[in-house]
Amino acid sequence: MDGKTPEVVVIVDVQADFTEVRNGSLSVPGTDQSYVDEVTARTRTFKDKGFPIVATADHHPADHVSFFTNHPGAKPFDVKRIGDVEQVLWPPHCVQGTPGADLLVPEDLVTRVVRKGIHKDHDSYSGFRDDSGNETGLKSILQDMGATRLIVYGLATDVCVKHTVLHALEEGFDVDVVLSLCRGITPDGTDAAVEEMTQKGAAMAE
Ligand code: VGL
Ligand code: ZN
Repeated sequence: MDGKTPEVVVIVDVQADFTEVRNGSLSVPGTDQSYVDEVTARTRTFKDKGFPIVATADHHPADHVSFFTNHPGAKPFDVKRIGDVEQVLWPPHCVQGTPGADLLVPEDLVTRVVRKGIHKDHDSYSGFRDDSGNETGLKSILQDMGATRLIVYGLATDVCVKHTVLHALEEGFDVDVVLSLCRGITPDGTDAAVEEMTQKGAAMAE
């Protein structure tokens, strides 16, 4: 054995502020305790098979560009053109050093945590790189692990799961999305995301 596995799990942003169970500031529908329990149980099963578990985490500074509170006069969910980016202005969430940024998957299950959205001027829906192209390190971590197929699930289907999956496909990984462990912010956005991920080559699994 060389310690490398072709299959690696990528859990996207299962963090307090995205969940109802923790009264998150940007809670995604359907993220109650049973959701978190199911994610934990399935993750344990994947770990027991020997798959490394990588968790991405939104990790924003308090003055982050994506927070409506940092744009005078803006309301939550407004869209503002900033440079080349149509930035959605979200409620402040996953601020570094606050409980809202907590990962809800037990630490002992997680092999590596990849933090993203750490630069105040750039958002990063993708676990791979932010809007200005800064790499998070996820790609090299996966390559070092010997990954060829990623098993992806988490929050939110229509935002960070989608962007992470599309970049993973672009980078040449095979991708299985475990839909039963994903929740989306809007039903329409979620349907469109599933369609786009499928069309670009991801496999949808339960
Ligand atoms: C996310 C909105 C803003 C996500 C992150 O993890 O899906 N959504 N930041
Ligand atoms: Zn964010």
